[in-house]
Amino acid sequence: MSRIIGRKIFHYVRVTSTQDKAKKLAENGFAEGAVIIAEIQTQGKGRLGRRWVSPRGGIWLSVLLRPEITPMEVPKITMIGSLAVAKAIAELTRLEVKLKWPNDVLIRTISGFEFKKVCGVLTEMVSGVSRVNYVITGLGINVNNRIPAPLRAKAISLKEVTGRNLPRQKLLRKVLEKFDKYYLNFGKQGMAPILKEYRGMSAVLRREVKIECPGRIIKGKALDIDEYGALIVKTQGGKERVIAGDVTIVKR
Ligand code: BT5
Repeated sequence: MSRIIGRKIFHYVRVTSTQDKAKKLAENGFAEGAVIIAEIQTQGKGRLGRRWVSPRGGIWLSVLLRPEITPMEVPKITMIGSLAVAKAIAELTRLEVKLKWPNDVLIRTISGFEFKKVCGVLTEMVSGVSRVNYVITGLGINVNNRIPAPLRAKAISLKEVTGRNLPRQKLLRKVLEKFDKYYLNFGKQGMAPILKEYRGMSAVLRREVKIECPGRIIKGKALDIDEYGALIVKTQGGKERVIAGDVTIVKR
């Protein structure tokens, strides 16, 4: 049983974005842990104004949280959410699952040679200067839905790899349970135990990476992920601490 996350679940057939619905709840003073879930999103959102394709068959949900953290710490919540999804998928399917910093969950494809994106996490916040007012963490998981052709080079569904329809309810329950467990633990013990598990599933650590950040490209070896969820990269010029960006793993 979840203690915080999933105490209240609002289920919709069709919404523009579950993020927007969750924001309304937050603005109306709703307690943390409320979950908005939809069968279809007509304007699903990715980071930086990108689109998230959300047809029937997937799990599209947003969680309202009110953590006592500073705005700088918000990436931690993205890490907690993606770790929860990764662990839930691994337990339910026995597939090989990895985390691609900062917000992707990947699974090994049938060919076995590569990993593709099965889930994306989007964390949005409203905050004052030093305190977060609320955080909305959106999880988009490709379960039994179709992936449009232009996305198939990078995206995949669980159904495609397992060859069968997966029980979405069961996966949803597992995701919320894990998210709840890690979130509660974060409140008690901070990031250290989560970071340990996260690092263990990372697809980028020790790899040569190219990171596209707004305005610049960073190339180097991914050394570590720190307490704040930043990626530490060894570049030609020294060490860089990267807060957000799009990572490509450079194959050699
Ligand atoms: C993300 O953004 O990966 C965050 C996605 C968060 C989606 C959830 S669903 C519930 C909640 N409500 C919302 O409106 N959003 C959240 P980003 O890293 O920027 O990746 C976006 C890119 O992934 C797009 O530009 C596409 O290239 C690709 N993409 C779009 N739809 C996809 C899908 N269903 N599966 C895999 N990749 C997809």
